[in-house]
Amino acid sequence: MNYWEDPGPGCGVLPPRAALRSDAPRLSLNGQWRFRLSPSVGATGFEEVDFDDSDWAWLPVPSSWPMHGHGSPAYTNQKYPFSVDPPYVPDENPTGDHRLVFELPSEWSGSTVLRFDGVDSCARVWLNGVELGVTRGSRLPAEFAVGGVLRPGRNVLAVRVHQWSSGSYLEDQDMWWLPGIFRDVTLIARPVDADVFVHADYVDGAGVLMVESAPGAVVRIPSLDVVVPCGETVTIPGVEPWSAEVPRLYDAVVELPGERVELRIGFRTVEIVDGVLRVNGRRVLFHGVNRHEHDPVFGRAVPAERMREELLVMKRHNINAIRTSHYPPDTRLLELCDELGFWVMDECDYESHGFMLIDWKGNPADDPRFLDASLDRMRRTVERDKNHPSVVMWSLGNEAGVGSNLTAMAEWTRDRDPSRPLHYEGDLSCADVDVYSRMYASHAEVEAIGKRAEKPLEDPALDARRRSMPFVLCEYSHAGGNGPGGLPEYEALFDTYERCQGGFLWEWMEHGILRPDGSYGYGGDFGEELHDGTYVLDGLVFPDLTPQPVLAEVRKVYEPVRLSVAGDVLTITNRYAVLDTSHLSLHWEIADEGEVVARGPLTLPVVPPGRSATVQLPDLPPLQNRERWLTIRAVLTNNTPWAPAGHEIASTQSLLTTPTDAPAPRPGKQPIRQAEDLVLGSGRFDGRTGRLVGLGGWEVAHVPLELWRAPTQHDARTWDASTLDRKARWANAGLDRLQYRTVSVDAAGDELTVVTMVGAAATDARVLTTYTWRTDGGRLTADVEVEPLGEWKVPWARLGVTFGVPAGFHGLTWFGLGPGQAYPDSRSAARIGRYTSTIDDFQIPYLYPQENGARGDVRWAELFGTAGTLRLTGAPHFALTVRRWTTAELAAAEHPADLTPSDRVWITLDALQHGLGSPTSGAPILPPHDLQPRRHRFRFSLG
Ligand code: IPT
Repeated sequence: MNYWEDPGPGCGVLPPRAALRSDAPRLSLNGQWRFRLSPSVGATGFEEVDFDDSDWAWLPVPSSWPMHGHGSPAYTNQKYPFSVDPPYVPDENPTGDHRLVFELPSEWSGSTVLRFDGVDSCARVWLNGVELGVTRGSRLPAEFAVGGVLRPGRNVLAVRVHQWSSGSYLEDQDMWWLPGIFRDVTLIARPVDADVFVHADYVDGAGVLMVESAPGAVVRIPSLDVVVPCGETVTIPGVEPWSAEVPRLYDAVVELPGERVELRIGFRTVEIVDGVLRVNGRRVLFHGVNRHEHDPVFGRAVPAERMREELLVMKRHNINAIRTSHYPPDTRLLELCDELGFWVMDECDYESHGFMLIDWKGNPADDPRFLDASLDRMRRTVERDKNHPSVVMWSLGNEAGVGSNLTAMAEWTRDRDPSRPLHYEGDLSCADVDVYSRMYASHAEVEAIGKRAEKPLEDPALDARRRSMPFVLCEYSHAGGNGPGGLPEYEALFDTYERCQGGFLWEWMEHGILRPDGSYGYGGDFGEELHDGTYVLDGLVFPDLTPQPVLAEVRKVYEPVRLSVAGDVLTITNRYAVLDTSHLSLHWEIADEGEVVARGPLTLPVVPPGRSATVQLPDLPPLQNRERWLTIRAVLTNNTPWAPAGHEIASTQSLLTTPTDAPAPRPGKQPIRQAEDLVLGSGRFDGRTGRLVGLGGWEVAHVPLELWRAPTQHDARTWDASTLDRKARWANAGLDRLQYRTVSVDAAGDELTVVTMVGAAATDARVLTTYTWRTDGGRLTADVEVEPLGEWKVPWARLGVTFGVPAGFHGLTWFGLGPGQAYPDSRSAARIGRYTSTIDDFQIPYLYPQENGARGDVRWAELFGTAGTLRLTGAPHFALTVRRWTTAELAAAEHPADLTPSDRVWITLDALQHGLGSPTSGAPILPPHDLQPRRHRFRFSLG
């Protein structure tokens, strides 16, 4: 059998141990290596010390080689990109041979290990022509003893990396296939072969510490005056516990013979009590994200600065938890999680999702040939990461079905580290785990689970066991493209049901890959035969870490302090587990029609976690007949390691006064016929169709009714393969190709009434649309009434009116929700105010173009530019999109660069909109956000 197809773990590798910082001499072997890519596995010989590699390419290590022009990235979600025949892989097995010549410093001594922190997917390693062994398990470290082979002076390291191996069957995560030596390579001189295992509990206000290590080793915590031999348990009164909210770490040292290991110890105890997961006695609520390791330029070799930046962006958006989907991350990430404060679910590098497509037949998770490799992966995960206080749960893997190897992994873990609960979602019986977890359960199902009233398992004992477990959503609210909607409704369930301890949004980052032309590629952009297209674009942040609009929604929904105003009283509810409110300050602001008229500080009482308090609001300036809003914000009082003083943590807005209705427009002019046209005030209408063709001096295009939008990624997919997605249903119903038939155009008195029948080919589903136009001499006002007729079988994407105006408008100011977009089911973060933007910045550049950027509840908007000023008003309020291309052009584009400005600006006023939802992965859109055809009236004015 070829070694890369051996289903067992690697060979020649040392037993796994913790990732440790110590003063042991280290030599980083990162840098420029020689590299040769072959399409399949060729002859060896390149490992020889004298092999001439001078015509090979240079490649940085660590790297994912397809990101450096060798081969191409390829994206599949579940499908294996090779024939499913475990443990075998095709002959076409891209193989990267790597060579490095390095000098060993003359003072180097001691028994030395060669450490690889991550190689995808199988490596055979030689030093100075001598084979050291083979490693598999891409996102896991492997160490080889090199003592006898390492020489003073010149050394030659040769590594052959195969893209495919038996390990690939266990690494079918939903992400790019990116082979390479993608994490650090280091030589470490370790005088003793000792591991360190820190047990640091927090019990009744004291730290309970026991460090396992080599005989004779001692642990010191200077700031606590602790000096204790390893192996002994010591109780330390008065320690501060570690939590994601207060990540208190104590610097410690373990003195081994000849080596000082530096540790950062966090005292904390994770328990499940009465079916609730608690840390240090407090129920925790996971406001989490699933985080993959991805960089748009470097692939899986993520620069350390980027990891920190990712975590800072998370902290600033009230995210407190990370599931390391679906493999252990770079260990530096966990160090940062310890330091900045995150609850981490650390997941093993283990997924065999592609077997689902063949009904799990032959699943390696249930194949004894893969038992040792399965155990090896779990061991390497736990041993590497066991000392991190941030890791509060182990996860056996993701989407690997059910199988005896998973059971063995669970048993080993339970035995090795009973201090952390076990997680695995793929086995509904939860037989091997401590936490009931689901992905993408609908709101209704989560509610049933919250009540411990879920559908029973067949086995009563397993059912009783599962029913007594805490519940998490290991994935929820898939963020594909523009979405998801429905977050506040999940959050309300987490608040209501103690058992529902939050979850992890899918997913943190869009895995777009930067291409030479500056655009981001997704599945299919790299010549893949088989791929899953845009499904790799499903993050809360763009690949450059710029927040997508939904991240503002996440921040609002996850706010750890809730503010609410009733009358002249503000209620503050502290949702933190540990922190009181003393680190926050309150500010209020009053704005009349978006213009700030007063602001000031407000005293915030110290509210303990889990409690509420009220504050009397100050006297307000005298009312005017303008729409008045009160905004209250809770901000950080002082700088923190992750955000400056003044950073907003929570907010609320309430309407104080609504102006009395403006009087109905006084008729100023009557419609007059001029040649083929009808003229009403500043408006010119086509006399035959009744459509607006001119306004003031501008030529106007007018679409009387729109029911379609450029489908979002969520519109274009369903969970349940037996149902059609909205994009297809809308296309079948012809919402994207509406036809318009003028029924009547009547000028009578001071009104122009235009009746249009709107429908699509091959169906009787129509909408009778009646416009009644008036003018007060200056502005044109339309009262619009729509009435669905015939049989409607699909929801509408929108109910809107579109105008094309000259391209000479470049910006706009509006009074309504902002500054970002707002859709019916994703608008928590938007606040009523007066905002200004350019038309270009009004767009959200989703990597796959789709409906975007609608501002909600707009009362009025003014477009400005060289073309002049155009004011729009609506009653009730409308949603506004303004673009330099049409909806059809937006829908046809595959990348943002396909969108080119036309000779018009297209303005759509939506009286109603369909929500965003998140049906891509299961949960149906909640009514009433699923815009069902209905009678509706609205009014807007132009001028
Ligand atoms: C789920 C996967 O666990 C995750 O990796 C990602 O692919 C996600 O889907 C995308 O929606 S599995 C899916 C069958 C719910």
